[in-house]
Amino acid sequence: MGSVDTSLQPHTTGRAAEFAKGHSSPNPLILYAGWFCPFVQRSWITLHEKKIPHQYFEINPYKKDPDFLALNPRGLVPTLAVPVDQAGKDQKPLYESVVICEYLDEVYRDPQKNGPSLLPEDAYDRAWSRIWIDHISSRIIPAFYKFIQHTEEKPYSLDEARSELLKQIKTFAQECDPEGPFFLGRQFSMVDVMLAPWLCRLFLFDVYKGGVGIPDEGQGGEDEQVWQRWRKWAKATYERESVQDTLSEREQYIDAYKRYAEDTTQSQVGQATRSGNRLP
Ligand SMILES: N[C@@H](CCC(=O)N[C@@H](CS)C(=O)NCC(=O)O)C(=O)O
Repeated sequence: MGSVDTSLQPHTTGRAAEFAKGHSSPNPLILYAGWFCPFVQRSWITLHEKKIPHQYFEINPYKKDPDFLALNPRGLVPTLAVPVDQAGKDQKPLYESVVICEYLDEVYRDPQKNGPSLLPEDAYDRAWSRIWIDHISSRIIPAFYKFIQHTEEKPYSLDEARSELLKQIKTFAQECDPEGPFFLGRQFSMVDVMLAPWLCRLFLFDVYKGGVGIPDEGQGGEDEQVWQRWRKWAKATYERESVQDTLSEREQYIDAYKRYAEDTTQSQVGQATRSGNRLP
């Protein structure tokens, strides 16, 4: 099937291109990725945060190459090829961004080489983090796509879609550690990793949908304190080196997300949003 999504620009640009180039040599740990994909960016940020040696391998997941489908029958990026043994000659696949990130965090855990774990030591705190990772995946992200894919034909209004996203973001901000700047406090964690890629794509609502509607400083009315906390989180997370190093140039996202804004994308995420089904 000839889908518009196969016409995506084939390469990453900007700082992400530099980071990808630095990880282009063969390595037994391979990230099969698409530069545009926020789920990929989650894994990419984790590899960066933990300084994990790997090979970045750009593919277009919409082309469904048989070799790619053999690794991941769901046909989605990110897909990680994991070495079977020390020799690293053979690999086995992993997919699903949350699973990949947790796997990387668990396996690469030498504090000297990999820095602190992205999930807390304490079992309760770890479980609490997972609740907010779930909030991001099951509430914020679906609201993001419902809003960006809004067209005049939808049974819901643009304002309703905007309010839903704002409500879910506000709920997240209310649960952030009061001081921050990150969700759990001073330490950047898996919760921040999980939402960062969509934070970086919020500017697309200014381009295509008349803005996200997050109030400017001092304009948040009775919710000003919550929005202030969001702005603090957003600034610190957006400026994080691992986040910046995995971003391409803005123009490239504007081009790639036009299909979402016009609701013509044939991606699995786009189709699920259109039909009201759970995201892949
Ligand atoms: N639940 C998956 C979602 C991954 C996903 O949807 N990736 C998109 C790119 S952003 C993809 O590979 N799409 C291919 C397709 O829709 O056919 C994850 O968290 O890794």
